[in-house]
Amino acid sequence: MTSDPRCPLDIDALARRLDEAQTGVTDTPSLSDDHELTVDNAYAVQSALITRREHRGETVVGVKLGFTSKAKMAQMGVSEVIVGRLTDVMAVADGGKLELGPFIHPRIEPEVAYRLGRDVDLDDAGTSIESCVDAIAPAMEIIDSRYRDFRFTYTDVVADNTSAAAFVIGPWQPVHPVADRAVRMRVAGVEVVGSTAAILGNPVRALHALAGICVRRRIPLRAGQVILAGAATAALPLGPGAAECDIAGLGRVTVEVTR
Ligand code: OOG
Ligand code: MG
Repeated sequence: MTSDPRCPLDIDALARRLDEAQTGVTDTPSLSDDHELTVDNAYAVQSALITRREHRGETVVGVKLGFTSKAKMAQMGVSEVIVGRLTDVMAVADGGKLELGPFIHPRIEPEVAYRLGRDVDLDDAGTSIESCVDAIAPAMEIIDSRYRDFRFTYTDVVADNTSAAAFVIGPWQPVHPVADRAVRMRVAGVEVVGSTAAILGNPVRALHALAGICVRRRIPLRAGQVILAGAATAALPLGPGAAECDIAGLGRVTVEVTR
């Protein structure tokens, strides 16, 4: 473990700091200001953060990828794929309402969601994650970095559960290829357009990237879980009003955002 001798690394204390930033709706400075985190440390903080949420009664219902698109990498200045966890309290129903109260400085981004029809055996190199996926849907993710001004390093954002805050998934349908589909998201009158090709060239590659990271990090992938493949465009600030996303051939997902 690498750590600044002035600030010995306490994984649980860092998880508590991020957890309290989220529950208290107050941002916190980058952990890297006074700690030197390795990627292993950062995933350990993320796991400790998820354990805290589970102790509060939350259940992990899926995983998400981050920085699978160049637009996001450029927006955030980070260029390697990351994985975070989604819990049941982050789920918002399609067409449902989302209150801004619990968020610090939320942003929203268009995503493709996959659903696992069976467990992925992380110990069987022959298992293809694609064969475990049974459905696909249009989705939007609400990200809300717990760091001041959304400024973070690679290890910071991993520790902070990859800014995961909420998500909404449209109608599920049987899996089919969506390599290059037009994506349009409108948020309180502001529109952003892109293509699913922005997600590693083809969102299915996000599944492969996910499987690799989950094997290395021992992050379980279970039947019924949702996978967010990563944003297809840069994120937009989330304010009150309707947020909707259309993906050609995949359908539409909406949420009504209120103060
Ligand atoms: C990190 C989360 C990135 C994506 O889809 O690329 C992400 C952030 O931008 O705060 O969810
Ligand atoms: Mg995302």
